[in-house]
Amino acid sequence: MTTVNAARLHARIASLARFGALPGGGVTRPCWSPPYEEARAWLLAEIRAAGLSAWVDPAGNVLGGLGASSFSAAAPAVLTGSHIDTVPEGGILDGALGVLAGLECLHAIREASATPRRPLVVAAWSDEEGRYGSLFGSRAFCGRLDVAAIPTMAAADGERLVDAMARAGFDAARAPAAAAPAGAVHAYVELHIEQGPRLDEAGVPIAAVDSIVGVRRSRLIFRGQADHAGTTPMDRRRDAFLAAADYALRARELVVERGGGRSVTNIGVVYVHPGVSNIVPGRAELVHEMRSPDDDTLEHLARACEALARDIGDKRGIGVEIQRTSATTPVACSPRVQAAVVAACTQLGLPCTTLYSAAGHDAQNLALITDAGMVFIPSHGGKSHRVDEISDPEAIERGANVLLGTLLTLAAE
Ligand code: HGY
Ligand code: MN
Ligand code: MN
Repeated sequence: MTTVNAARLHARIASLARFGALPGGGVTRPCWSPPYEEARAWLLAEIRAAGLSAWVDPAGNVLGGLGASSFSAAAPAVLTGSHIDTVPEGGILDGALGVLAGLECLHAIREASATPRRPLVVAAWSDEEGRYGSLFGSRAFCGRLDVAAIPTMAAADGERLVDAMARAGFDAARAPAAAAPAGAVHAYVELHIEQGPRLDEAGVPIAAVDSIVGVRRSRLIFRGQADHAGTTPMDRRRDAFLAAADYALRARELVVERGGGRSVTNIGVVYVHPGVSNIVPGRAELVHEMRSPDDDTLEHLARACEALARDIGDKRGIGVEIQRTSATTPVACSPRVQAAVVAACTQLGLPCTTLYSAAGHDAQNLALITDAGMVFIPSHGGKSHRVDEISDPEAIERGANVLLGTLLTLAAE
């Protein structure tokens, strides 16, 4: 039975971690940034050295093919992959594991001179973390980009996608050309760390993912009146930050109480203007994110939070502007792919459970065009999106071998 070369996989994970490495550990490697482009060049060289075809599509997705050098409905490919961009001060496995384990699987299959019935392709999807717009590369591949929005897509700090892609040598207007031909993908399976505590605390080595949450993001702008922080009487202040803070606390309560028990929410971006200590904030901006496995719940929560914001504005005499900025829908994973994952676990003698993913993933775009699924391995202590994100080396090897078995099953169909 073909197995992965674990030493080679661990070596590649360590090599990729160098690009954007932080002094105290962890990595910051946003898409289209110089460290990201260095990592792209390194990945393309690794794909070629593994004896695979390597190419980059107009959305910046990196692809490596065994038996394919492009996508065609004449020979639907079995696709795997994930992403090599990271959050700021993130871990070295989020995304990287799925790309490098996928590369290792195709490398091991080629070395074993196995000739699967279907071509196999590994992808590194661009901007999964959504610095400029969530799941950008896989959204483009699946033909779901909002083309009209591309010129105005920007990071929270204002940098435009068009400028970031141009700096890396890409024309953002051409990204929609990355859309795969209909019927060109037979199935998709992605290996990822769970990024939460459930597998680790249950002591279960592998999960087949059965669904992936939807993620909604809105930008809220609270407009009060800048004033002198010392001389303005307290009862005459129109403090935009206090309105935003009031909203943040009450929106969290609302989502926890009315979200059906599996909804979560976060406010990770806050801007206060003019942002100096001796001026009452005239303007405050929040990016509010919420997630749920159920789309109706998400819509209900979004509307309730919008009503809350307006109510706070009315009571505090603060202007409120609400912009819905991004939305991904919850998806069910393919029972066929889940069955292939479970069969691979059985063959390896590994216990396997089923989980819903509380994180968003590229697989939820691929689920719109093909049968898609995911394999999770435990995150030690449930840690992720932090520099001490880690999984045991044995867990990484187990996950890669389950991915290999799953790919071989799907490629033999
Ligand atoms: O945010 C997420 O859920 C994923 O890690 N990008
Ligand atoms: Mn992530
Ligand atoms: Mn990820």
